[in-house]
Amino acid sequence: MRRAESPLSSLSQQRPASLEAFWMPFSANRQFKAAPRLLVRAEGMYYHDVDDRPVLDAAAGLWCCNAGHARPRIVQAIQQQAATLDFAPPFQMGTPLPFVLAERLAALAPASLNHVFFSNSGSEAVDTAMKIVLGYHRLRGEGQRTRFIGREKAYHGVGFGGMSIGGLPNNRKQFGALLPGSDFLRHTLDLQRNAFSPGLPRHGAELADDLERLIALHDASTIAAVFVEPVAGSAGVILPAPGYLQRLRELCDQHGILLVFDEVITGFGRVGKAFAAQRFGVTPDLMTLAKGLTNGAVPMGATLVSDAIHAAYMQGPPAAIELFHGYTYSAHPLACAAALAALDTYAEEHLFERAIELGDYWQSALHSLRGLPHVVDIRNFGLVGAVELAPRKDAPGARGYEVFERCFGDGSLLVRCTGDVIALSPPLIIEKAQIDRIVEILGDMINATG
Ligand code: PXG
Repeated sequence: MRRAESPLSSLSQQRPASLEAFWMPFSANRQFKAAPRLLVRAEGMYYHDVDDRPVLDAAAGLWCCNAGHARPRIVQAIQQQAATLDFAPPFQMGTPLPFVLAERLAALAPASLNHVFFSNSGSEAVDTAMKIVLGYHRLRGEGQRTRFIGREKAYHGVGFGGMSIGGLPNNRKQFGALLPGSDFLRHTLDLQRNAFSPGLPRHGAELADDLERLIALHDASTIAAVFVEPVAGSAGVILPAPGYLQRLRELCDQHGILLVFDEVITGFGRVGKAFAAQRFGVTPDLMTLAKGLTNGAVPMGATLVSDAIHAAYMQGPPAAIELFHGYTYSAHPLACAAALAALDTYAEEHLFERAIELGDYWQSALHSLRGLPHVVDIRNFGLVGAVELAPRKDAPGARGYEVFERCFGDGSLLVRCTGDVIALSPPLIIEKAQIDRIVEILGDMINATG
C-alpha cells in the first residue's frame, strides 16, 4: 500500500519545494521552517520521518490515535466508503452510517446519554454543546441561564464558544472580549501539596466548592452549565482529586446547572474505560468527543446529550426544525466509516482495558524519572503522563521545548510539550518494552537538556 507510484504518494513522501504558503497551526512557524520536522508515514506505534527514520509515538499523534496508526480495518473502511458514497447532504437527508454510529456511541456511553450530534472537531463539539445548553434552558422557560462556568487552565478548543470558557491565557489574549458572562473555577494543579503523587492527587476535592463562590456571586439562576475536562490535557495533564467531580455533580444538581464533560482527550480508553465519566463514576448531562472517535483518521466531533435534554427539544410541531445548528460535514460518510471501524478495533483488541492493565507499570516507569534535573512533578492516570520541568529564568517554555526537540531529533521519540510540561499519551496498543523505551529516552533527553 505504501509507495504506490502515484504523484500524490510521491509528493507525500518528499520534502516540499517550499514551506512558505502553509501557515501552520499552534506552531512557531519561522522556527519550524528553519528546521522542519516532517512525518511521512505511520504504522502501529511508529511514525517515519522524511528520511525514513522510525519515531516512537508517545503522543498518539495528538491524543488521537488510540489504536495506533494505519490500522487495517480503519484504512479499509475509509477506502471503501470513499469509493461508495463520498458525500451526501446531511440536512433534511440521511445516510445509514451516522444512525448506526450514534447507536453504538450511545451504547458505549453512560446510560442516560443516548443522543448524538455530529460535527468535525472537538472545538465544534464544544460550541455545539454550548448552543444545545442555551436552547434547552430557553425551551424550559429559563432563558436567563446564559452564563457558562469553565475552569482556569481548561482547553475547550478554539471556536469563540470554547475559547470563552477556556482558561489558557495564550489562547485568549489575542482575541478580544470573547463571549460575555463566562466565569471560571480555580484549576486543580497544586504542586505544593500534590507533587509526585502516583495516580490521582490526594488533595483538592474541596476545590469543587469553588462553584459555590461563583453561584453566590452570579446567582445559580443565571448559570447555564459548568464545562470541565475530567482530566485536563492541553494544560499539561491536570488531575482531579477523588471526589472532586462527584462534588461538582452534586452542586450542579442542587442548582439546576448542567454539567458538561469535555472528553475529547479522555474518551475512547485513555483512562481505562470507554469514557472518564465511567472511570470516575460521574455522569454528565452532555459529553463532547473527537480525536479517538475515528482514531484520528478522519476529522470528527460528537456531542452526546442526555434523554432529558433531547426530549425537551423534541416537542412542538413535527415539521419544525428543532435545533438550528449543523455543519455541512456533520456525519460525513468517511468519518462515520472510520469511527465505526475504530470502535470495532477498540472492541476486538479490548483496548479500553489497556490503560488499567498497564496502569501500574506506566506509573512506576514514569515515576522513575523523579530526581532528574529540574523535574518538579510527575503525574499519571490511565495511559496519560506528564513530567513537569522547572521553567528557565525569564524563558518559560524554553526548557520543555528543548526536551521535546531533543526527544524527536536525538531520541526518535514523539512527545508533546506544553509550556514546560512534557505530556505523554501513547497509543493504547503500547507494550511494556516500549514504555521502558519512552522513559529511557525521555530521561536521557532531560539529562542532556539541563
Ligand atoms: N477539548 C479538549 C479537551 C481538547 O483537548 C479540543 C476540545 C478541541 O479539539 P479540536 O479537534 O478542535 O482541536 C481539544 C483539543 C495539546 C493539544 O497540546 C490538545 C488539543 C489541541 C491542540 C493541542 O495537548 N486538544
